[in-house]
Amino acid sequence: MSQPPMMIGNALPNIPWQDRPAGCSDVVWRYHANPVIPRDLFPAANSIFNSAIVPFKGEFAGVFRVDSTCRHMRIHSGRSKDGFTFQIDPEPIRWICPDPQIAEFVEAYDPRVTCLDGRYYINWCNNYHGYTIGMGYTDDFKTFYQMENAFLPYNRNGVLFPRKVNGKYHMLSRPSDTGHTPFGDIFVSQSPDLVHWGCHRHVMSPKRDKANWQCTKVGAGPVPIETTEGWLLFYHGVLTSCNGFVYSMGAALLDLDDPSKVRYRSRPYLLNPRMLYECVGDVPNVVFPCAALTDAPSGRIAIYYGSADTVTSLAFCRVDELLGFIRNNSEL
Ligand code: BMA
Repeated sequence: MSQPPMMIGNALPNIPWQDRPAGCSDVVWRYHANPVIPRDLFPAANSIFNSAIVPFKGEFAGVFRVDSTCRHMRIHSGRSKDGFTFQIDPEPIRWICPDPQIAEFVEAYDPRVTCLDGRYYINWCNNYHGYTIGMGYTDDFKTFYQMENAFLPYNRNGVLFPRKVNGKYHMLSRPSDTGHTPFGDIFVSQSPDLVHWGCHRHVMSPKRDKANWQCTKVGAGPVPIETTEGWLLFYHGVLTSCNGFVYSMGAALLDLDDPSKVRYRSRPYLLNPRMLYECVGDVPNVVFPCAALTDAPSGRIAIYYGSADTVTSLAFCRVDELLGFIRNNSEL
């Protein structure tokens, strides 16, 4: 008898969690008290969204996108005891950077955090003469070290894999342009040392059909989750409606040994903007996942997603149900 799909990874018995509500048949369901991070957690915050949370020393830590009341886009560190309630440093992260040339970036947003070999690596969208993928690390969420930018401008949604694949570090990204980018494919790149990136391979394109939820662009979301069947990748897909972009969330399963190969990809979206806090805000109609917590033994997954570019929300799913769904509803 074949085994059900399993996550490969650590136990997280204190994962923030809420069971699927009675009467709900959705494969991904929302936390009933969303949003978990309000826009005004501290006075100088205009909005707190598209943020990355990881397990840290029995609790949780993270890097948070905060747009200030001056409308500066910055990333801040923060902590949480339970994954539902957060304390965020009102001051942006100050990076220790050996090279003054790259230390001079002017904007930082949409962080991802990858725990790799016991260190927490941070990728973010970094305005260094145009948007590209910034990179740094921390061991304690107090002192942060900036590394080389991974790519040349223009690029966004850089997401580092949590382990080497075939002896090389791997990162997903989406080459883009100077503006709101009406196109975008996901690529995967390799590195021997987390500094030099090459061997760029195509992973997936938007769908051609004009009315599709993922017809305009796609971009990697949380750090890929290792399962017995492949890398589970949550991603955002964008539709151009007559009223502008609509950001939804889908999932794909990438080959374990060659993440440029897509094994399955969900035809329907898994989460789309429909609650008030997803439809109304600084940018309406956006769900934008940036982090997922996993409890491997139970198969539980908690997804943090930015809502309407204003607040941060939580949604939940179970790995076996999710993989079953994308396998049965797949369109490559
Ligand atoms: C993208 C990024 C995200 C944002 C989304 C919707 O291009 O800027 O930070 O959530 O647009 O506005």
